[in-house]
Amino acid sequence: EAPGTEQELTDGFHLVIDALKLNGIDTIYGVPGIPITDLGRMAQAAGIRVLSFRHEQNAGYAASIAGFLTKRPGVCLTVSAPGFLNGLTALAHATTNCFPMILVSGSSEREIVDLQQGDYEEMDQLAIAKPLCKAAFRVLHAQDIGIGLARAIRAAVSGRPGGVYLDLPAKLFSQVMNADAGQKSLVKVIDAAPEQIPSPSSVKRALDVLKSAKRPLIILGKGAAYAQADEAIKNFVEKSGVPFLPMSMAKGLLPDLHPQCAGAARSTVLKEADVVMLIGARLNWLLSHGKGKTWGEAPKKFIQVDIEPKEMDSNVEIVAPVVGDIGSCVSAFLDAMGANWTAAPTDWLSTIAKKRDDNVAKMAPKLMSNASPMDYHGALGALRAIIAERPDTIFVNEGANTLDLARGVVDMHKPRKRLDVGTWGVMGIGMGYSIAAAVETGLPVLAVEGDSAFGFSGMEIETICRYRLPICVVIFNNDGIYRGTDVNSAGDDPATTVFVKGSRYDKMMEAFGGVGVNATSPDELKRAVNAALDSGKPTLINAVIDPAAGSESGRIGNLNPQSVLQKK
Ligand code: OXT
Ligand code: ADP
Ligand code: MG
Repeated sequence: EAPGTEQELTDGFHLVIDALKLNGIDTIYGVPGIPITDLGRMAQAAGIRVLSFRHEQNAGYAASIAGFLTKRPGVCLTVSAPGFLNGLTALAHATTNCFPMILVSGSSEREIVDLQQGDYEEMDQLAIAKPLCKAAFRVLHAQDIGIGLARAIRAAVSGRPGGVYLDLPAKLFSQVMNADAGQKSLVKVIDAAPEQIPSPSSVKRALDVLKSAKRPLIILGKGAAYAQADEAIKNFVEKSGVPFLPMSMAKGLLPDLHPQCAGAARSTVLKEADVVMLIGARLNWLLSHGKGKTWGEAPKKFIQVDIEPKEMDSNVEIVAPVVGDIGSCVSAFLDAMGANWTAAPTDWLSTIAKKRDDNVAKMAPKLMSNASPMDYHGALGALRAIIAERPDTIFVNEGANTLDLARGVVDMHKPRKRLDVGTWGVMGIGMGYSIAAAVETGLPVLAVEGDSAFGFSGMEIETICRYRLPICVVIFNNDGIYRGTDVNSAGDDPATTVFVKGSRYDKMMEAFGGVGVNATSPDELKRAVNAALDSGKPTLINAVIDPAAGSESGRIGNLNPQSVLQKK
C-alpha cells in the first residue's frame, strides 16, 4: 500500500478529541503542560470548551461537580506526576461523593517508568490512581483510544457513579494511523447508565413497612438529587404524606418551605421516627451511622433505596432494601401505592410542625440583625432573602460556621442549587464548583465561603475573571478558622487558627479586573450581592464578620478528640 497523504492519516491527539466529541463531551477542565498542551489547543480548535485553571485540584473539583449536575462524566485533564497528583484528590473526592468524573492524565514513557530510570515527571500513575477511584485504564495504542474512553465513560456513570482514571502516555498522542480505520475504532457509548428496575417484591416489602409506620420519615440524599427524577420524587413524597428530611445537597429537591419538610426539626424526626426510608443517602457519619443518641431509644426500621447493593446493611440492618436507580424505584413505588394510600398519622405531622415552627421562630429575630461587624446570622439573613428572590441562583458553600449556619438559614427552592463540601467535609471545592456550575448551567452563582475555605482555591478568581463568569464570591471574613480571636500563649507566632487581621480579599479581585467590595453590614452586603447578580460581573465581596462570632468546628465540634491532660 502506498503511504497515505496527510488527509488520510489521523493521530492520537485527534482520536482522543474525536472520541470525546462522539460521546457528547463538550467541556474539559484542566491545566496545560507537557505532554497535553497541544491536546488542549486542538480540542479548543475542534469546538470543545477547554477551561484552563491555575491548579489541577480546582479543575478536578470542577469536573466532579459537572458530573453531579449533568449525569455525564466531568473531564479533568492534567500533566504527568505532579499535575496528576494534584488532580487525584478531586478524583478520590468524586468517587467518595458518587459523582461521575474522568481524570485524563498524560504520563511519561512506560519503558523508562517501569525500569525506574528517572524519566521527566516519572511516576507509575495507573498503580497510584487505582485504589482511589472506581476504575483505571491505560491506553498504549492509538487504535485503542475509542475503547479506552468508552470504558472510562461507562465505568464513571453506570451503577453507583464515581471517578475513573484514564492514563494516556505521551507517546500515544503522536502515534499515527489510517484516518478511516481510526474513525472506525471509535465507540459511541450506547445507554451508558441503563435503568436499573427494582424487583417487584422489594418494592412491595418496602411499601408494606412504610405503611405500617406510625412515625415515618423519608431522608433524601444527594443521590436523589443526582438522579434527576425530580417530578417522580415530589409525587411520591406528596402522595405518601410522609415528612422528609433533605441532606445538605438534596435541599431544594422539594422546596425547604414545603409543608412536609422536616429540615428545621431534624433532631426530633431522627429521634422519634419509627420507620425511615433513605433515598440516595448513606448512613455514614452525617447520619451518625444510623445509631446512638441522635437516633433516640425507640426501635427503628430502615428502608433503603440505592443503586449500590453493597450499601445495604453497611451500618445497621436494612429491613427493606430496594436496589435500583432512584427514578425507577420511585416510579415503581408510585405504581404500587394505588389510589388509596393513607397519609402519615396527623399527630406525628403536628409534632413535627410544632418543633419546626419553634425553631424557625427562634431563628427569625437573629436574621434581622443589622449589626456591624456582622455576625453569621445577620449576614446570612440578607443572603437568604436574595436566594428566595432568585431561586435559580446556584449556591456554593464551604467553611465551618459559614457552612453549617448557611445550610440551616438559606432555604433552597429548586433541585441541585446547593453545592457544598459533601461526604468528606472538604475545604477547597469553592471556586472549582462555582466555575463548573456557571459553565454547565449558564446560571448565576453565589459562593459563600469561609475565609479559610476560600484560601484553598482562591487563585481561581483569576480564572473566573478570565472567562468572565457570572460568579459572586462572598467571603465571610472572621480573621481565621472557626474564629479570629485565638492567641498563642507560648510565643510570638500567631495562633494556628488565625490569619492577618482585617485582610481585604476584595482587593485581590480588583487585581484581575473583577469587582471588589468591602461590606461591613447586612445592608451593604445585600446591595453588593444584588448588584453582582444583576450585572453578571465577576465579583468578590469581603464580608466583615465579628472574629468572635464562630464556634470551634461549627456544628461538628464533637468530632474533635480531647486531650485528657489539657482542657480547652
Ligand atoms: O433540630 P434541632 O433543634 O437540632 O436543630 C437543627 C435543625 O432542626 C435546625 N434548623 C433550622 N432552624 C430554623 N430554621 C431553619 N430553616 C432550620 N433548618 C435547620 O438547625 C439545627 C441544625 O440543623 P442541621 O445543620 O441540619 O443539623 P446538624 O445537627 O448540624 O446536622 C448534622 C450534620 C453532621 C449532618 C451537619 O452538621 C453537617 O452536614 N455537617 C457538615 C460539616 C462539615 O462537613 N464541615 C466541614 C469540615 S469542618 C473542618 O474539618 C474544617 N477544616 C479542616 C480541613 C478540611 N475540612 N478540609 C481540608 C482539605 N483541610 C482542612 C478547615 C480548615 S473547616 C475549616 C475552615 C473553617 O474556617 P472558615 O474560615 O472557612 O469558616 P468559619 O468557621 O466560618 O471561620
Ligand atoms: P448524602 O451525603 O446526601 O447523604 P450520599 O453521598 O451519602 O448522600 O449517598 C448518595 C447515595 O446515592 C449513594 O449510596 C449512591 O450509591 C446513591 N446513588 C447515586 N445515584 C443514584 C441513582 N441514580 N439511583 C440510585 N442511587 C443512587
Ligand atoms: Mg473563618
